[in-house]
Amino acid sequence: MIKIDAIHLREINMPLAYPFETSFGLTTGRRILLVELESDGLTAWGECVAGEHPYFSEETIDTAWIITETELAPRLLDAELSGGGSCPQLFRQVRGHRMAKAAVENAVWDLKAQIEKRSLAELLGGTRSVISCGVSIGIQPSVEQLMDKIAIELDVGYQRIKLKCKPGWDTNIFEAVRARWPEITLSCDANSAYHRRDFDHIADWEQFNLLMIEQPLWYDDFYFHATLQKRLKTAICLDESIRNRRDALAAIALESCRIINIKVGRVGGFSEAIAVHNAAAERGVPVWCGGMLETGIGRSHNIALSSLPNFSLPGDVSASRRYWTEDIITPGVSVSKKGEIAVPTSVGSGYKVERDRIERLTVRRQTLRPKARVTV
Ligand code: OSB
Ligand code: MG
Repeated sequence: MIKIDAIHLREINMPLAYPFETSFGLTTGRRILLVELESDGLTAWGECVAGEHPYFSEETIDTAWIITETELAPRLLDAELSGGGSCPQLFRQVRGHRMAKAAVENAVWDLKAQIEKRSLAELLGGTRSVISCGVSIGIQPSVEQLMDKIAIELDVGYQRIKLKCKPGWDTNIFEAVRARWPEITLSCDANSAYHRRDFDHIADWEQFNLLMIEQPLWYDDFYFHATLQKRLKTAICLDESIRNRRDALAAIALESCRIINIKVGRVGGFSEAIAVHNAAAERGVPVWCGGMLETGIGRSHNIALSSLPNFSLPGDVSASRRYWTEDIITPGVSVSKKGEIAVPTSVGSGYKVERDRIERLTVRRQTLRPKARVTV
């Protein structure tokens, strides 16, 4: 049984190497909550993917901090755990706050892998030795700059290009990209930027042979996505709408999508991510691993998750250098000429966490320990 001796919360501030723009806003730097667990001389890490603002989901780094401090940490410090799989039950009383829960649960899985001297990928049930990588390219200041970015990423070897889109930055860019690269695997992600009046407009994209259209409509919707999917040959992929296994079952049954993006933070941790993966696999629905501009800690967890068998489409898990001038793990995550990342086989996440670097980036910290036991 695992007992946690201390939980260290810290906020690090990291400027992005390149600003990232989506239909919901521009990100130039990240405020990131890291969770570090101490247990019996071992140290394990988790990364909270919540943003600075509640624009992608309801959570923010500040809500995640307060929920971890006041609700999750006390439960964890009181518990004897068999592994990361114990966390959903332990945190059940707390509704929502999935990104906060995931940061803690994933750190427990990381710890368990170290205790068992296995790789995290193997512990999660991974079967792949390499994962296929794509890139998510943000909205750019001009079409020319977008074309330059795509050319660079294709040259690196990435297997799929995903374009962030919104009204006014959609048909025009798909036309330009297809004129220059008729054959590449291309998809788009609207982050909920469209409405019912846009269905004809979206149907016009069938001509661009997109692999998928990600979350075109409301972040919490299944019904209208199903209505739209009925009109399209192109697959809809849901991201924001899928919060858990039941959502995946509903989306598949309603035919709201034909592909699912799994983000471990969005669904509340590795346990639920595996459950969504399995539910989709049993119903013949392919999945891929999304990204949330993670540091190397979250990135290494995404790599381990992506090694599960039904992650059959290239994910948004790409090289560290696309995000950071210096990552907080070594070596940084790198991608081969074939657009693949090798899944580490060494113990734990397979990367070294650079504590000194993290220390320099830390702007806020707090340590939580079990309530002092009285000895008489
Ligand atoms: O919708 O997939 C998304 C980044 C932040 C918030 C939401 C999304 C994204 C990305 C970037 O698309 C994926 C990445 O490169 O990490
Ligand atoms: Mg998305």
